This record gives sequence, C-alpha cells and structure tokens, in this order.
Amino acid sequence: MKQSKSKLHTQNLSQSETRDEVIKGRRDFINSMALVGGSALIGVGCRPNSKEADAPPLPKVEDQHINSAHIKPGQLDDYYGFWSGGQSGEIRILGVPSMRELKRIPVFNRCSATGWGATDFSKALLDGKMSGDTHHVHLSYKNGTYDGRYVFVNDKASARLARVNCDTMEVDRIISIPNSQGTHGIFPQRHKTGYVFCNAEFRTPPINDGRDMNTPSRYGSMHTAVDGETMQVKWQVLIEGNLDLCATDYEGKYSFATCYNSEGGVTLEQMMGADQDHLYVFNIKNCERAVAEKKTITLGDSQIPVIDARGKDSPYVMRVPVPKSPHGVNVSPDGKYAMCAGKLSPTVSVIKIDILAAAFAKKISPRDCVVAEPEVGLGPLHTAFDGKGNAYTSIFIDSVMTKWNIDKAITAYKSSDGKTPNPIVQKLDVHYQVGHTNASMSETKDADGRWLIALCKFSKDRYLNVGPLHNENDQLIDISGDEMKMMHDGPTFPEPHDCVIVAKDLIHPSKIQSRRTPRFRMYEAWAKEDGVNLMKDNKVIRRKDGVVRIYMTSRAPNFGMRDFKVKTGETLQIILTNQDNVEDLSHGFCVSLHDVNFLVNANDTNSMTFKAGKPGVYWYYCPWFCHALHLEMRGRMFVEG
Ligand code: CUK
Ligand code: CUA
Repeated sequence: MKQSKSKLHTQNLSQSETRDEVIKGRRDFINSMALVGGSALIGVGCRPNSKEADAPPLPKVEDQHINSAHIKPGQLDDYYGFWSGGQSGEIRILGVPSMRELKRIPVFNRCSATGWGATDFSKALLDGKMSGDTHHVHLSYKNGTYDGRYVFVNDKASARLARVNCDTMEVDRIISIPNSQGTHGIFPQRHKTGYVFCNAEFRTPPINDGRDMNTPSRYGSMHTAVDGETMQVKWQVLIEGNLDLCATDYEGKYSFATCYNSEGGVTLEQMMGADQDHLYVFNIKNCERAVAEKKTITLGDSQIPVIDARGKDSPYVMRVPVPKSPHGVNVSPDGKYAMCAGKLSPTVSVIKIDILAAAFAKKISPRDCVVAEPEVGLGPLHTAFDGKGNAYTSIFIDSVMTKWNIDKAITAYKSSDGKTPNPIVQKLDVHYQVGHTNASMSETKDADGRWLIALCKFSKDRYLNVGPLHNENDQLIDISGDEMKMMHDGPTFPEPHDCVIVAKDLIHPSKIQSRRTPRFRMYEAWAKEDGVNLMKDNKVIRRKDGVVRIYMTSRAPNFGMRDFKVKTGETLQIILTNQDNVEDLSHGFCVSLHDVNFLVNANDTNSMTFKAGKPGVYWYYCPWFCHALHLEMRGRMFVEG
C-alpha cells in the first residue's frame, strides 16, 4: 500500500514537471518579475502578458456533468462556504461543492436590496462609514469545531470587526478596534467563544494624534483581544513590528501573528530588507495576568489596557525567527503545528506548538520550535489541511497548490541532507496567482479532506471579457483521493480574500425572521415609548422631538395604510412590520423620489429615517415580488407645504 502510494506521488510530480515545461513561458515571465523585487507579489506585474493567453491550457477541469462537484437541480450542497467579499465590504455564502452563490450579507457596505447602510439599525452600526475591505471570515467555535452561532469578519479599511448572527445571517454588531490601522488577520479562539484576536497590519505612532509622525522607530502595532460574546475590546498588546495574519491554537493558550516588517520600515524596500522576520506567539494567560495586575498602560483617549511588549521577548510574546516576510499562519487540525508560509521565502516554517512553553521558559530557543521547513514553491501564502496528515499550501508566484506531507517534512528537516524523504506529494496548477486556500472544515479539528478551494487573484482569459476589471477565479479541487483534481471554476466579484467551508449540519438559520437580535430590542423599545403594538398597529405618531414615526404593517398584497399625511421637511421614520409569517415571503418599502428602499422579511420589522420632500403625492410601494397583485401593493404619501 505504502509503496504504491509513493509510486503515485512520483508520477504526480513528474506530471507536474511536464506541465511546468509546457507552460514554461508563463513561469519564466512570472519568475523573472519575482526576481525584480516584491512588486511582482504586490502589483499587476505578475499578470501574464497576452501572448501567454495562447499558451496551452492548464490541466482541464473535469467534465461538470460527471464530476463529483456536480450538484443536480434541487439537490442541496454538503457545505456552507463563507466567503469574504474583499473590497465590496460584504460576506458571501456559497454552496460547496456546487460553488453556487446563495447569499450576500452586507456588512460594511451600502446595499440597495436590503437597505443595509440606510436602515436605522445598520446606520447606527456603521456610524457614517459606507465602505469596507473584508479579508478574513471565521466562525465562532466550541471544542475545536464550529458552534454555528456567529461569523466574524474584519474591515481592514477602518479597523473594525463585525459579527454576523447565524440565526438571521445579518450583522448584529460592529466595533472599532482602538489604536489600530489596517486591521487584517483575525482569528477566534477554538476551545469556546472566547476572544477574537485582531491584528493591526500598519504600524502607527502609538498615540496617533500628530506626534511622532516622522519617527517610524516609535511606531508600533496592536494585537487586540475582543470578547466574541460581548464584542468588547478587552486588552491589547503593543508590538514593534507589524502584524499580518492571525491564528489561534486549539487549547486557548496561544495566538499567533506573522510579521513581515520586523525591520520597522515605511517603504517597500525597507520592509523587505531583512532575510528574517518573525512569527509572534502571544501567551494569553500571561497577558491576562498582566491586565489583572494592572501592568498595563493606556494610550490617548482609549481606556483599553495595553501591554507594552515592544522590543524583546517577554512572558507575553515570543518572536520565532522565520525566513523573509512570512504571510499566512494556519494551525493543523490536530492542534500540533502552526504553519507559517514564507511569501518571499519558498518555504513553510512548521512550528511545534507543545514545545512553545519550553521556549517561553527559556529552556530552548524560539527558533528550536521550528521542526520543519519544506520548500513548497515560489511565493507560499496560506495553508489548508485534509486531516490525514497532509498540508496544502497556496503558491502565489508559481500559481500552484502544493500538497505536502507534514510528517515527512519533519523527518526530512532532521535528516542529514535536510531534504529526505521528499515531503512534496503533488503540485497542481491553478489559474492564476492563488492567494488564500482553504479546505472543508480545515480550520477545525474535524478537517475532512473532501474539498480544497484556491482563491485565484487573476482570471485573465478564463471567462468572457467583461472590461478592464476582471473577475477573480475561485477554483474547487477534489482532495478526497491521493491526487488533487481540479473540479470547478467559479468567477467571483472582487475580491474574496479568504473563505471557510463548514459542514452543512453545523449551520441552522431561521427560515422566518427570528425577532431575538439586537435590532428587535431597538424596535421594541421604540414601540414601548410610543405606546404602539408593532405587530398590529398602523399609526402615525408625532413625537415631541419633532420626528414623525409611521408604524405600518404589511400583508401581501397590502400595506396597513393606504396613505398618510406629512409636512415638507419633517423627519419621518417608517417602521414597517411584515405580518406575513410565511417562508420566503419578503416585502419591502420604497418611497418614490426619496431614496428610501429597504427589505422587510417574513415576520420582520425594519425602518428607515428620511425627510419629506417638496409638496405633492408620492407613491410608496413594495419592491419585492410577493403576490400576483404585487404591483398594486402601494399607497400614497401626501406631503403638504
Ligand atoms: S491576505 Cu489576501 S491573500 Cu488579506 Cu488573508 Cu493572504
Ligand atoms: Cu409585497 Cu411586493
């Protein structure tokens, strides 16, 4: 058995070498760009030129109708995929393996379909900001696997963390991370819904009020612990270098952060200067103790306790030296290893987690915690797992997924030549420039080795030309056999940085709006103030503060009010409750010429505030096709001068 397996691996390798030959032109182009400098990793310089478009195609995607990823009409997927929406500021839910997009959850963006960003509740959460840049999506955990309650996502643009309630699949909290810019890597603890750690990628003056602007040596960045249950910021650790990706162990002892700018540079050249950077390992218990014993400082207006851990190893943080500008850090499903992808080094550094305690106790050096460093290809970024002892690293510059065996990598590292046995199992071409990768349940102890996703940053010639902004290309790979097999291409709107793939049995959203989220507590408080029964009443309340609250109900194909009267310039608040308690029966509320348009799901209440325009008749209507008489579902707003 073992023999035949290694034979197969050899075959795979020689196959991929042949392919390498075939597409050598493209590789040479990309690699030469990489040698020019970091720009190939960062800019569009790595986009293959149009001549390569004529190059022989990459390995063919298995026929859709016979391949294992094909899900027949009416058939349900096995997994929920939670995709970050990147610059769109949203989260998307895909079915895996069909890769059908099932839903978009607006988070940091303005969404016309749902009214997110304009409805009263979302407006309060967003506090005037209308854009975001989501990178990392992770779910809350219990005992090393998903508990199906929350999805957390970062906003790199405005240093925020949002939480989606999996019951309603809506955002219920958004918080700002203090003393931070470029909130990038986030990761929740995996033993329970404890902290969600948030990394600041950009170094700034610790008190950023105009002082120290031209003294980068004083800059630092924050590793922030947020309570995932209350969404309160609990404490922060101030670090001299920058903090990129984030991961946690399975026991609640450590959190990890990669640092590609240990140089403390402010230009690209400076940041790439050193051949060695760090994986920071944070000791959570020691940090909590420092907070309890008040060995902390506060910065500027923020009252959050900050542990100043700049400069040297301490009980709070240890710096494991790793080669040149690491990027992703991922912990294996058995909880034993943290894989730190080299980015500008063709290696993945394997850090053994249970010997970190000895390094914190100074019995061994931090570098002794590295137990393997396999060469996986040019530009390794992120690593996923199959739960069967293999790791899958996305290789940006080479545009491949590299499958490698963890145990063999460790044995090889100890061997006399440092290379035997060869841990590399297979390299599979992807199309093109893969960033994140993830596998089904890979971020849990229950990694099941079924599907692997490659989120490719460039699609170039893969789809119909739709203008200068090309879609991304998300590729689905079957990893259930010994060999990785490409199964599906999925174009996506930019730019899903990351995704997690969750067994469908772990997620149980309500089909009818559940009225248990913070949004409903807000409406219930308003109704109480105004003496109104949300579920029944249709009333115009002229409040002392000058706001006119219009409580209205809907039941297909009628609104509870055929008309209402207001005055020009009055502040109006429409609070609409959908009495239809029927699955999939959403209404909405749109007021002509007033920029008012929002969704009200079955059993839902939603609201928006706006000013009545010039005198006249304005039709309000239901924008969601709900009934044969949907077009007649409307009424008049009379605006008097
Ligand atoms: S980062 Cu995008 S490819 Cu923001 Cu997770 Cu690595
Ligand atoms: Cu209600 Cu259309």
